[in-house]
Amino acid sequence: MNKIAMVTGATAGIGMATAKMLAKNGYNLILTGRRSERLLAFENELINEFKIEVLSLNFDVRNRMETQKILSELPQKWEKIDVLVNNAGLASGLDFIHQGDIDDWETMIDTNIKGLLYVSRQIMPLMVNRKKGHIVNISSIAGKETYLKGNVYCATKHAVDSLTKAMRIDLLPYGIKVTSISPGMVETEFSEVRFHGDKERAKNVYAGLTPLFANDIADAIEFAITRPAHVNINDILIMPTAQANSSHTHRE
Ligand code: NDP
Ligand code: 8X3
Repeated sequence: MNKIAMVTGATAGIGMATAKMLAKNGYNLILTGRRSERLLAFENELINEFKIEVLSLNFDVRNRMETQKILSELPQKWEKIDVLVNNAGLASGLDFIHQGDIDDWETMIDTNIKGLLYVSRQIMPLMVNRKKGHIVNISSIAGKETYLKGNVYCATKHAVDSLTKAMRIDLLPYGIKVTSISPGMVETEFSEVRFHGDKERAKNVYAGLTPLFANDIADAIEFAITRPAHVNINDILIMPTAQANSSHTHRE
């Protein structure tokens, strides 16, 4: 029987690369996202290429009722989740805090904090019952440092960092591993989403430097989930060589 992993936000970027890495490692996969066509196409690709089983769940993690309903009705054979990757997340906008768009703030808080909590609240009891499991939360350098105009995004990732620590404490008696992965700049759809579809502005974020790619983050996750049973990786802070921290990059 294959192990089971669940990845939220598997329709793009880090989530998609992580799902492929997990498929290569022989996991059966529960994949989530809002874009159903992409989800279905990806499901078919993984089944054909890796001969694994895939359960695609099409929902918005911000929707508490829907998230609860879908995850509380998981078919029994899918309940034995070994690895949960809480990846779904986004930045929306990059503004001075006194000029910030409150809709952007709500979107980030609802997705990055509340969505992660809604999903985890359904899956953690399944792991607790089995005294087994590994939760990987995708945080960010933005969860360690606060940068100009990053305000609310940084606050949501600081919250992810704090929730990761809280999970590690509360789930300790059950042998559940909890890891956070904290990347610097990764070229995905992230900046396009942050700048509300402005492709040119998004491209400029990575101009003149080599950023991380989604596969680099999947590699870090692979390292974390393949350690022996007695080893937990608390956090991996992973940056492009051309980025020292949130505010210092070297561009050619
Ligand atoms: P992408 O925009 O490429 O992917 C984001 C994924 O999250 C998509 O699959 C998207 O799916 C999903 N998602 C977003 N909102 C929701 C929602 N409300 N409900 C369900 N799924 C949702 O970005 P990345 O791959 O870069 O981002 C993944 C994670 O990595 C995020 O948590 C981000 O904060 C974090 N991160 C990114 C960095 C970067 O520089 N790229 C650096 C550090 C951390 P869909 O739209 O189909 O719902
Ligand atoms: C995304 C990376 O540097 O925009 O979390 O915060 S950054």
